[in-house]
Amino acid sequence: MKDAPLVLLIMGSDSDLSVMQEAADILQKFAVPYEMRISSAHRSPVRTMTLASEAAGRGIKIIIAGAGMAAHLAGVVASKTTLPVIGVPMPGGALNGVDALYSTVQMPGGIPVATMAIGKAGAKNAGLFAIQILALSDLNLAEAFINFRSEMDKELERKDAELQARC
Ligand code: RP5
Repeated sequence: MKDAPLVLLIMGSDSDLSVMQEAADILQKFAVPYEMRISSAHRSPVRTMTLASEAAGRGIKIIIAGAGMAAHLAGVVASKTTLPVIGVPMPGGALNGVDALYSTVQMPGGIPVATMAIGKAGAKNAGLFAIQILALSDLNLAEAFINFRSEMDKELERKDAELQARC
């Protein structure tokens, strides 16, 4: 049987999947169970609100919401739950994600959305930010996160050594 999801990943369209997969990959790397759903604030508002309002009751701890263009997904989700919501603005459209960034980050006082960078870097960081939140109450996860940081450091050291050897 699959473990109950701790993180809910919602995206506005299947066209967001390749970007949101970055967040999923991080959760998988840390063995955190997650659920991925496609639901839009504009095209399927009732289903989106139901997903958001029922999440806490299903044991979800954090919601990551990614959407593009006039991206209201993260904000709408945040309005229907008391769980922390992390927003990821999608690239694309005429403004290549700047529209989604502003729509996601400029929340009115009272309903926060922790907004990440546009695109894949933002989705990856959303996954990592979720791990950091969960690690506050999970020592194994906290240790895994420290190891992840130290691996990143070592990788750059290796790359630098290679560069020095070539110059
Ligand atoms: C948003 O509109 C979605 O999140 C997506 O980024 C964008 C375009 O959606 P599609 O027309 O590709 O379905 O709601």
